[in-house]
Amino acid sequence: GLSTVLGYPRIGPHRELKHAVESYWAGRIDATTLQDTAASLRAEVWRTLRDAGLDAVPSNTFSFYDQVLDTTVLVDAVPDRFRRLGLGDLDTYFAMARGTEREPALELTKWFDTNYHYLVPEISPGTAFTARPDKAVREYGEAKALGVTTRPVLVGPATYLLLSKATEDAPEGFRPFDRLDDLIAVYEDILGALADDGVEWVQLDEPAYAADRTSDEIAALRAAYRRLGLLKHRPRLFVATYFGDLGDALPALLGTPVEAVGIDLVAGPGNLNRLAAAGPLHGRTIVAGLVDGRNIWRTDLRAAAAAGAALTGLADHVTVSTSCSLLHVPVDLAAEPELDEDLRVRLAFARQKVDEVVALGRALRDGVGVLPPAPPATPAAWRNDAVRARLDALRPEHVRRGPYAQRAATQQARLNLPPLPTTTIGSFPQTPELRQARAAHRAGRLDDTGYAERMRAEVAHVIAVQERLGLDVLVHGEPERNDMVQYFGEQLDGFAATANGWVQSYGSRCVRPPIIYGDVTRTGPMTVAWSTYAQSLTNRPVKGMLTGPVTILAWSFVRTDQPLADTANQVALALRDEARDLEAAGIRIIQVDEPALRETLPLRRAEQRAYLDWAVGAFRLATSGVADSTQIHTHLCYSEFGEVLPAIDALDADVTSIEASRSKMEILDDLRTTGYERGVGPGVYDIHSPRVPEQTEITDALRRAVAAVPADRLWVNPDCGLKTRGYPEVEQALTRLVSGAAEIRSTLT
Ligand code: THG
Ligand code: ZN
Repeated sequence: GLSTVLGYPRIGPHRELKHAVESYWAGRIDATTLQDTAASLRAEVWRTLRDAGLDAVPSNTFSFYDQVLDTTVLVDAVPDRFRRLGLGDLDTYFAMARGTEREPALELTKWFDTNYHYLVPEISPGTAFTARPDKAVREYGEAKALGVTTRPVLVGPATYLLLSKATEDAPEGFRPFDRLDDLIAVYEDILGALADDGVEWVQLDEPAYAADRTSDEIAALRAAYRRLGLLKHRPRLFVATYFGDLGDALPALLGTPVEAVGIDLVAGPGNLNRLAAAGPLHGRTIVAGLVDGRNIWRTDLRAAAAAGAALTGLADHVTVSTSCSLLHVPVDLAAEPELDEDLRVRLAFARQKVDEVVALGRALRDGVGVLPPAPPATPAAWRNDAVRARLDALRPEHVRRGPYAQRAATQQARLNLPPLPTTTIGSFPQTPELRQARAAHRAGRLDDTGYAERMRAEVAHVIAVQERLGLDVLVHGEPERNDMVQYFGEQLDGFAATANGWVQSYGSRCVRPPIIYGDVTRTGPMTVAWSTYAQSLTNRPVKGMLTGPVTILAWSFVRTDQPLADTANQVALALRDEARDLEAAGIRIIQVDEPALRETLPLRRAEQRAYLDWAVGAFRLATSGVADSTQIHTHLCYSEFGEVLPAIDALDADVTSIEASRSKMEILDDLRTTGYERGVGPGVYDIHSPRVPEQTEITDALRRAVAAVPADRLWVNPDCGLKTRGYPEVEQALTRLVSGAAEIRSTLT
């Protein structure tokens, strides 16, 4: 066909999938009702894509939780610890995703450099792969029955293994990728089964090759697709790559008998030259990812058509597509009647992007005359010369604080903290009552005064709880925040919020990323009233809580008309002003969280340095406007930080709290090796599980920490914020954290 998309959101226009799945988990609906909802959501997607005029429609892009977990089922790599539970297929699936009383879930981690998370397969030398193509076959049949011929989409075998981890009992040095030959044999069976069913095309996703790969890994990719290509009985193969430049993996793929290769021309414009260098591509289809699957701006259709035309000269067949699955953007702009018209005419959500792909496909055939007109010029009001002038006037001395030793001394004189001070990361449980109050306020059923009263009561409660538990440095608990990025997006100029722009983050959990469309400025204090109210209730220091510029960018849709660094610095200036206001209002400690610092690290090593330079620069811009006597904290989580330790040091925060409980404090030795010599708060227990840690687990962690870090630089805190937990478990865990810290403190000389 001339036009297709690599995938489409599965959550439904109003998060129907989230609601159905969570109802099933809560026992409110049965499996049949859940399956019926899922089937109607799939049917709606197929009809939408066909009626929009796409020539080729994907299937098997639906998932109850995650496409990598679906692949684990597809190849029957379900770990024994879940088989042993003796549950049915659907409940075994959810057990792997969410864990049970007895079994922790599979590990959840970021899908490349996106805010989507997948479930990490556990592979051992003994994992017995078997073909279980039922889901893909069933969904193909479902679409067929509706009169839509589809192309089943599977995670490719090489990417699947590159995203896997070895089981704990695997021998030293074993890599899941060593099992590629065995897995290919199973993909041969899967392709055979699909061919038996009449499937004409299959899409195999291999995004792992947009990252740095060894020559062995590239050779293995070539060998894998040679082998699959040589199968006698199989559908035609479309290998989709995305998220960047393929480098040497592109000629490797072109050297195999696969019928179609997909390239991302948005995140990897260099793919075009590499394709040209490969010479004429007779008989092959190139699937050109010209419409950005990860951002929400309308495509410059004329520029995209020109790139498409260049490709037409290189390959016999060109199909227009999205750069990656549309999973990463909201479903439909039509659900946003409140958006400003100047902004709306520049936006395309998943449904609108399908129209763009169709239009580009037609333009390649019939000429650009058929393309709709481009949006009008950017409104002048979106520009703010004052913030630009302020950034231009910045000099290195503006983003440098005094020497750490001097800062530490003045801070300690002011804070007078005991050794091993105890604290929490920032959020306290978001109870159902709090969520209801926020919903009532949004719907106009609770007025501003009533809402503020309700939130202040919550802050007072959170302060009282912390004083009773005996924590040293308190937080206000963030009851007023829906999401640590959305909250700031709603208050800053240059940001727009959507009403219904949900994007899947993991499983049933969704986020509503704000849109940064113009120059960013702060119109007034954003957090000061909450923090100062909390501080007025206690003599202990209360931390001010901000989200850092890198994380605000990572979890928003960003403008593409200027470098990310410039946008990050504008956000940083707003945060710098907020930090100074907090300081002026008497707040002595300010925490600026950067959980996404690692997530947006470029996939290619060659680009990482430039990213870390601007990311660190923006953080320092945000945090260096305060006096040396104000203590700056940061918090990092959700990732392995090994690759960015020098950047963490370069942030120059006075205290860094970091996820560490699951890695048994190993991060502390790594940090020390890097030369980090400021305060550190390794998470001493895992908040991502409802399990309350024993006090001995906390003291064991602290003993390891004291061995790795001088006690006067060590802080005691949980792994992450507490907002997804309940009060009873939080109070119990924090009681043990406080007494565990006291126990270790008493052993210090
Ligand atoms: N905010 C944003 N992105 C994130 C996180 C975040 N990405 C990484 C990590 N944290 C993902 N974790 C979560 C955890 C919970 C929820 C979403 C992502 C969640 N969402 C609510 C839901 O789906 O019901 C909706 C929340 C809302 O009302 O806004 O619970 O913290 N941006
Ligand atoms: Zn965290």
